[in-house]
Amino acid sequence: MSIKPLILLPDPVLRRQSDPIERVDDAVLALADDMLETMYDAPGIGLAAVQVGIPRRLLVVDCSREDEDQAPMVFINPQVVASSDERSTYEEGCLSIPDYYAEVERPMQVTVDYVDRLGKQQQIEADGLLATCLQHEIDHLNGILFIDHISKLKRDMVVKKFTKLAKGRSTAAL
Ligand code: GNR
Ligand code: NI
Repeated sequence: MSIKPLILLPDPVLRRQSDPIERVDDAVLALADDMLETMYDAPGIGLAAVQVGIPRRLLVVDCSREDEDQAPMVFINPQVVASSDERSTYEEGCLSIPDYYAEVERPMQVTVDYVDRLGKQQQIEADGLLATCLQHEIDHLNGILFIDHISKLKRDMVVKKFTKLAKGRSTAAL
């Protein structure tokens, strides 16, 4: 198990379409474990493989409350197959856009098909924070970030700020 470095905005890897996972083998399960460890360390409530630089359709989620036991969930090749007309708004953040938060409106309930750790096809009906988190993570698999759901003005400001920060980091060693 190991904690992996997080890929940050504006790294172009975050804009890639992630590739489907063809077989749930030991390497996939080891990656899921590393992602869970990385997510808990951050800390965050979800993480997509592309956020550790691996554009494959794998994500981990734990939406349990602080006073509850950990509830790690692994989703392989997840797909939203139904969503409610009813919407809800959450203040979202992203481990790839540290310390920036904005309200995002999404369907309140979603049905997600996915493959589990045992390679079995599963379906989950999610609402509340889990529904928001799953949609945020599945967006990552399609190269979409939560800032794509806010105004262009705000998005441009955030991208500019993180582009500047990245330039500072890349020249700090010179
Ligand atoms: O840790 C996270 N918190 C969060 C809060 C509201 C909506 C979505 C999220 S996901 C985020 C972790 C992350 O960036 N996952 O991709
Ligand atoms: Ni994110």
